[in-house]
Amino acid sequence: MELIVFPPTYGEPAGSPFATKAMALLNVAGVKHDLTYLSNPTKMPKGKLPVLKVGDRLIPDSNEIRAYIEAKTGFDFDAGLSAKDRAISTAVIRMVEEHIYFIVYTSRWKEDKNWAVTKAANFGAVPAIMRGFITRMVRKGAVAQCMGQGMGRHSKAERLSRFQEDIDAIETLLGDKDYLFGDTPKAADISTITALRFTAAFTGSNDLTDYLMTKPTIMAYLERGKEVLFPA
Ligand SMILES: N[C@@H](CCC(=O)N[C@@H](CS)C(=O)NCC(=O)O)C(=O)O
Repeated sequence: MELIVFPPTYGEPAGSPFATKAMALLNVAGVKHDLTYLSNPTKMPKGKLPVLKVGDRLIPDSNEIRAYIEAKTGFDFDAGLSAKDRAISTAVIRMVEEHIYFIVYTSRWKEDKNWAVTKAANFGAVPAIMRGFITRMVRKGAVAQCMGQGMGRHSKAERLSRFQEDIDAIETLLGDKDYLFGDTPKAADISTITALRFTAAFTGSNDLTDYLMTKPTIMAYLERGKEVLFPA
């Protein structure tokens, strides 16, 4: 089994939060796999990464990868949760992956101040002669996605305010527990920890990272999660 991901950035084990999520899903379920790095996903089934390769079959999207692991191994990422907590788990995953993700994405790819750091982190392997052209083309596509999805239409202050609301919601759900639903990580923790670790790891100074740093319980949660999701 081979997990295809973007090469690592910002000291995280792969170059996207969905890729580190897929790695963590496989690790937590105890599924052995190899990692393959790919910088250009255009030939992948959905043009995105991660993708899990099982024999000749390509399984795109971290949620499909989760479903595949559960079907294949019988492992339940939300084992022991009530129906209500499973519903909360699903809602948290959607908030992290379909809302927080686009706030972070817009901040990194659209804001000029952060773009220099994003560019340096993601395009080092592109041959120098093509780098200018490729980076401009990929950024144009990224900004179009931010505008199409809608997050790119909000001001920086509006995006920060939405981010703060989401982080405050996660902080409240976490309370003084180790993980969102108790003492072991569930599916929502895997999405949240990998996404927020990716957010906190950005090497430039940034309003989103600064806000996370004001939350000691969240930062401790991200550290605790790393040990379990990515055991050495
Ligand atoms: N819903 C997908 C999202 C994957 C995704 O958005 N991947 C991004 C990287 S974070 C990607 O491959 N982007 C390449 C592109 O849009 O060209 C999942 O859960 O795997």
